[in-house]
Amino acid sequence: MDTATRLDLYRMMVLIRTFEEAILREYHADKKPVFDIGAGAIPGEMHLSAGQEPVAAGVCAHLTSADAVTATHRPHHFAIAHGVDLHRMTAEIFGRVDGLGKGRGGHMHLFDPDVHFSCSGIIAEGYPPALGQAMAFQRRGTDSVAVAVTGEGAANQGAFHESLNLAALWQLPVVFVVEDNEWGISVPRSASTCVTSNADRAAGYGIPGLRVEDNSVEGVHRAAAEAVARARTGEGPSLLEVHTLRLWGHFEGDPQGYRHDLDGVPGRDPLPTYEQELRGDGVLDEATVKSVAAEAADRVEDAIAFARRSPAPDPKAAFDLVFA
Ligand SMILES: Cc1ncc(C[n+]2csc(CCOP(=O)(O)OP(=O)(O)O)c2C)c(N)n1
Repeated sequence: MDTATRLDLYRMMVLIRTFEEAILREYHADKKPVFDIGAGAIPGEMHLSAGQEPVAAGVCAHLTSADAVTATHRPHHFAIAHGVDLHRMTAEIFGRVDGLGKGRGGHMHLFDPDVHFSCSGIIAEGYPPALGQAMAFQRRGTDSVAVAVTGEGAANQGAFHESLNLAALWQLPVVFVVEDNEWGISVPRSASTCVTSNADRAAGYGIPGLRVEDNSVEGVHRAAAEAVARARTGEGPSLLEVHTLRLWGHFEGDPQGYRHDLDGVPGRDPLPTYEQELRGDGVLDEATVKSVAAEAADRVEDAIAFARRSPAPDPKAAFDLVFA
């Protein structure tokens, strides 16, 4: 892989991690000493994606704003990697009027039509709308593709299987992405899923299934290249599963008492691993590491300042824009 692409992937992973660390800080700031989910500048549930950066960075590197991404309740990494406006996304997470959804959706409901991005708190809900967008692309004769993301837990939902079937039948330009972080809240994959790889399930629908085992951004980038190219050239859908890592809780405030794999987690963090690899290959030096970190911190702090400046919605307007 060429140096420019490797640096771009690294830069994207750093931006995502910097964003998630900042949201972590802002989210917990006013929820101490006793955790109160309704308190603070960001009330409500929060699902952060630290550890899963390689999936979003590796897949979205092949997309343009004309392609669609439908993400999950853990959406920030895909939103950032697909180029959602960072300021308006942050304002939405803070529930402010300048947010993508005017502060009505919050962190699980980020919609940015400019880059065809959406997500949902309902698991596997991103699959059917991805098919709809893919069908529109196909009928208009464009070469755009739709990427639909779920966790491995959601891959047991009916919507997942129905979508694979229809996409295969109609040869739609879709890439199904499954983020296998081994946990569906506190349920280990082994207690919910009858196969060890969702890539095997693809065969049941007559489409290619790929699995990236090591959570490496370059592995995801290579596998996604194949899947996106198939979709773009009219060869139909593929499924790509990545064995990734949920570095933090299912939601913020999750005590993770069930988590027996935490001891091994630090060594599996994909960001320092990739940084070390790039340093070893002479692609990254100390000065570049620092400038990438500084650039990410500037962008993120700027977006947080924008969100904080934006007013909260007027309660009287609560029913505006609502279908009755
Ligand atoms: C239809 C539906 N059922 C249940 C839930 C509650 N729920 C939220 S996240 C989650 C687990 C999701 O696990 P997974 O798909 O593996 O994604 P991860 O959280 O690991 O990223 C569940 C059951 C929901 N949001 N939607």
